[in-house]
Amino acid sequence: MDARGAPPHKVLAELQKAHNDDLRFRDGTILGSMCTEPLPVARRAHSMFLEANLGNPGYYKGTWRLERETLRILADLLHGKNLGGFTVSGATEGNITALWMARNTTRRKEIVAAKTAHFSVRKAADLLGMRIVEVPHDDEYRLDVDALRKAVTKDTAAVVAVAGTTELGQVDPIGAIGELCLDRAFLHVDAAFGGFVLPFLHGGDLPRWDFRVAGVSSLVLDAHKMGMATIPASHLLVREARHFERIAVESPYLTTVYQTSLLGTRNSAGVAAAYAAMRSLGREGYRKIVARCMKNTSAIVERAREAGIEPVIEPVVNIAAFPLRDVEAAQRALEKKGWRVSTSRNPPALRVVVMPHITAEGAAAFADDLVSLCRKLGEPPRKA
Ligand code: 0PR
Repeated sequence: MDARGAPPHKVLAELQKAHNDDLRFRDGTILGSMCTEPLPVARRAHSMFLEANLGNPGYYKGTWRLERETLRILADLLHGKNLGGFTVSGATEGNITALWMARNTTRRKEIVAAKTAHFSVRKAADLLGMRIVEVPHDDEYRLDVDALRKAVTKDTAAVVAVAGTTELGQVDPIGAIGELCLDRAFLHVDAAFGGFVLPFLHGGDLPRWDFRVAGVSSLVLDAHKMGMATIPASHLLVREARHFERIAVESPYLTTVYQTSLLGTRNSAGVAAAYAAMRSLGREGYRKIVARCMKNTSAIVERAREAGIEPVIEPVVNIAAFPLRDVEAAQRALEKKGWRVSTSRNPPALRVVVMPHITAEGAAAFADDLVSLCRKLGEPPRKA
C-alpha cells in the first residue's frame, strides 16, 4: 500500500480500465455462463443495502424483514409450508450448509450423489469429513433410482438430487428419489439453476421436484442465476427449521444468541436484489423470461439439428449441449467469432446456456456460426 492515498479520479480511472477488460452480458455474446445481467431494479436495490449485515440482524431489522419476506415468497413458489431457511451467498454455501445439517442430525457420514451433481458437493464432503458414494445416471443423465436403492444404507446421511444439472440442465427423478429417502436419509435438492426456471416453464408435464415431494428435506436455488438478481444471492430452504439447531453456534456478543449460518458477516445487498427482482417480475414476468430463453434454446437446437448435430438430451431447461468430435476446437473457433461457450465433460460436448441476455437475433446468429464452423471443422453428423 502506498503511503499516501491517490485521488478518487485516479482510482476510478484504474477501475474503469479493469472494468473495460471484463466481458459484459449486454453484448449478447456470452453463452457460457449461468449468470446474466441483473434487472435494473435489482441493481438499485443492491446499492441501497451495501451497509447492512445480516450476520447481526438486530441492527438491520428492515433487511431482516426483507429476508423473511423473500423466503416466504419462495416457500410459496416451491409449495413449502413453515420452512426454515436463509439467504446464502450461492449454492456452494447452500449445499455445504445442508450437508452439514444432514451430517449433524443423522450422525452419519455418507453422501449419495450422481456424477452429474455439481462439484460443490465434493467441496462439502471434503470440508465435512464425509464420503461421497457415487451412483450412476441413466442414458438421459438422470440419477438412476435403481442404483440409488442399493446405495442408500444405514450410513447414508444425505442424498443429493439436482433440478437442472450444471452440464446438461437435466432434472433428476426427485419424486422417486424422495420416496426412497423418506424416513431414511436427508434429501437435498440442488436447484441452483432450475429453481427459477422449472416453476415458470410453459405447459409440459414436469414431474414434481420441489417441496410437494414429501421426502425433500432441503432445497437451494440461486437468485443470481435465472432469478435476475445481483451476485451473490441464493436461498437455502429447509423443511424442518429445527434442523438448524444442529449447526447452531453461540454468538454471545451479537444481537442474536445463536448463529446458524456458515458465514458470519452476511451479504444483505443480494437479499434486497432478490426481493426486488421477485416483487417486480412476479410469476408472469419470470414466465415471459423463461419462455423467451426456451424459445431461443429451441431455435439453436433446431438449426443444429438441421445440420445433423444432435443435442445430448432434449433440453429440459435453457441449456443445450452438442457432442462434437473435437469440442475444444469448436469452442476456440467460436471464440474467434466472438462467442463465449463452455464445454461439458460428461459427455464431452459443446455447452450453451441461453440466458436472458441472448436475443432471438443473437441465438439465430450463433446457430448459423455454430453450423458453419462445424462444417468447416468437418464435424460429422452424429449417428443416432
Ligand atoms: N449447483 C449447481 C447445479 C450449479 O450449477 C452451481 C454453479 C452450483 C451448485 C454452485 O453455485 P454457486 O457458484 O452459486 O455457489 N454453477 C455454475 C458453474 O459452476 C456457476 C457459474 C456461473 C460458473 C457463472 C461460471 C459462470 O460464468 O458452472
